[in-house]
Amino acid sequence: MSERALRGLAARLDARIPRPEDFDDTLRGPRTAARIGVWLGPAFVLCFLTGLFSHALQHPGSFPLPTGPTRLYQVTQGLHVAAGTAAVPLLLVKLWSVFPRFFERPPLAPRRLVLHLLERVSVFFLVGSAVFQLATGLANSAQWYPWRFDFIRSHFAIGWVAVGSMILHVAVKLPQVRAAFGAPPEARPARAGTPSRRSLLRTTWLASAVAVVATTAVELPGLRRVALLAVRSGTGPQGIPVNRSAVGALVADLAVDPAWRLKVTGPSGTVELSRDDLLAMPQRSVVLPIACVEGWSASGTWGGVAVRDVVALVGGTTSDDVTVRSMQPRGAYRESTLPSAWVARTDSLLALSLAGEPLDPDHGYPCRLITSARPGVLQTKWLGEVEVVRA
Ligand SMILES: Nc1nc2c(c(=O)[nH]1)N[C@H]1C(S)=C(S)[C@@H](COP(=O)(O)O)O[C@H]1N2
Ligand SMILES: [Mo]
Repeated sequence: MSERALRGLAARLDARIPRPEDFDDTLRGPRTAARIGVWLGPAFVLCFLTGLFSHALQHPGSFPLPTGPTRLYQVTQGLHVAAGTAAVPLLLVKLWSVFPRFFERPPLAPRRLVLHLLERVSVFFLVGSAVFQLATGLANSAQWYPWRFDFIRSHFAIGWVAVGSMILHVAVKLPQVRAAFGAPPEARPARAGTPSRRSLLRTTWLASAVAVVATTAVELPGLRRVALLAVRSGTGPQGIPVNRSAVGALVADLAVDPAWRLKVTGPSGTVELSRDDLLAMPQRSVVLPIACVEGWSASGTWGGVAVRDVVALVGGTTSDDVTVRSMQPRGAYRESTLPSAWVARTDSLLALSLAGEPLDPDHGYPCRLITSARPGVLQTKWLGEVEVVRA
């Protein structure tokens, strides 16, 4: 193809691709984008901090973690999911408001071209990571895993990309943000039939609020019935939803086997305890929530034996960590390690009952772990073994 033909083709293409000016910009543009950003930024920071906290609880060791108040994790993880949900409409409107800029022609002067490309790359990372975090987070809270990668590791890693590129983005855009807030309203009158910016922003806040309530209000008294989009109905045996059932975990028969014994190992040896042995020990009753990483939570009254009392039988102390193992043959949540700070708490239980009745098989009969202020994934069900590990 000759150079002339090529130029001709480029010119024709250029004429067909819209330019930013071709979009109606009375509602789009920096004024809208900046106002949405003022909400989107804090929502992302809140997601990031609560996400880091959840990660630290699931990977203990780097710094001391608070073991209470008992509802702490219920609140932080509720905020994590609520802020992420609220961010979805905000992000969509923000993307819509800056969409025309996607059609900007790159400048030809080399220095400006480099700056332009850098800005585009940073926006690419920001938008890509934000969309990835919200999409995977929403899917996870819906217990839908349409991908093959490891959710926990990727959601954690991309969280850093999102927050890093967001900080860069805010720094780069600060002059425009200030201008957007300082500038007098556009002189150009809105076209008839176009909503005002104020009503666009109000509708966006409303959409965010509706999204949050519809997906997360299961916990709030009186609002349970409006939580139409919540994955959890908020009901299950003994008033608590079930994440994985006994049948699903392949433990249905093992759980009700009368020959069941809890194997407890520590520095001074091993003991095997039947359910009656455990029931003969001092019983405690605690009110603690199950707070799933997926965002749902529910409180129950649990009865059983303190972990510290059980490990004391084999020489374990409150400065030891304790690992519990499920009878479940496979799966990522078969095992969890209780750091010594929790072992010391008298409300860290090997639970035998819920709501005054023996545990339902789906809640971990014959015996499960229940502790304060930790993610639901660590509250291991259908225990077979307890092991003292010297910290
Ligand atoms: N053995 C075992 N324990 C488990 C799980 C599991 O899959 N296997 N799921 C965990 C998760 S993700 C949660 S949220 C809680 C839910 O407890 P529940 O079903 O009693 O509400 O159990 C935890 N304990
Ligand atoms: Mo969970």
